[in-house]
Amino acid sequence: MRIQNLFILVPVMLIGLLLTGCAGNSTYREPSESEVAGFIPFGYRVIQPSEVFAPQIVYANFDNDSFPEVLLPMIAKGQEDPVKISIIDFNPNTNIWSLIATKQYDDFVNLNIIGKPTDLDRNNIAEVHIQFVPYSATGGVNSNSLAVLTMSNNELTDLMPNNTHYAYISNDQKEYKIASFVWGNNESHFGCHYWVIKTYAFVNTEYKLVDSYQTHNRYSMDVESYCDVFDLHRGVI
Ligand SMILES: [Ca+2]
Ligand SMILES: [Ca+2]
Repeated sequence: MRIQNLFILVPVMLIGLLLTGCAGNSTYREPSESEVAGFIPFGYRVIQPSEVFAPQIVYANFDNDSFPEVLLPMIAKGQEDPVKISIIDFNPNTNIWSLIATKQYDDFVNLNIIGKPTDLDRNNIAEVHIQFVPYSATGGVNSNSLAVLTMSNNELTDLMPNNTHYAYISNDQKEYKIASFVWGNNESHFGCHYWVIKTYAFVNTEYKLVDSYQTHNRYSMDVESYCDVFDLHRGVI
């Protein structure tokens, strides 16, 4: 073989090896139902938006590879056990899904996924927006909590400061307004209350409290009375 041919042949062979090495076994696939079930603790289930829809698992990118991971928001069937959230990750070389993070939220028994995952800080790691709901035998109010979870240092991390609310309004997920009533002396559940409105906005890498005020008027929670019903969507003063 002439030496000039070697200059062409060797790089071509190397490129060929690289291509086959990269292409081998690198097919992504979604987890099967039984694989997902393997990550759900006994007595738990993945939340469902309604009985009609499939379990509400979230596909989003939580690490540095190009495949989406799966977030499993789980509640206990018994209603009084804490919610759990796990993230599972697919390894295309072994064709296996495995657990990469899990967290339990002791003060809450239910949760709602808010909108679609975001990447507000553009680091290619998703943020999942969640409302946590406490147990209440009486339908009690005012201690829901907003969380915006992402993966940081291999752990589920909340980008929201501690917060509680009765209701929230969100226009674009970059800014949450939350409302809590002030339960004054001699006020009943169905009476009229002043409300505190707080605004949390995404600043650089996390949410910060950027505004807080108390309403000038009093509003009722959920029934018509001698004051207006509290309605964030209509605006309050
Ligand atoms: Ca990924
Ligand atoms: Ca991000």
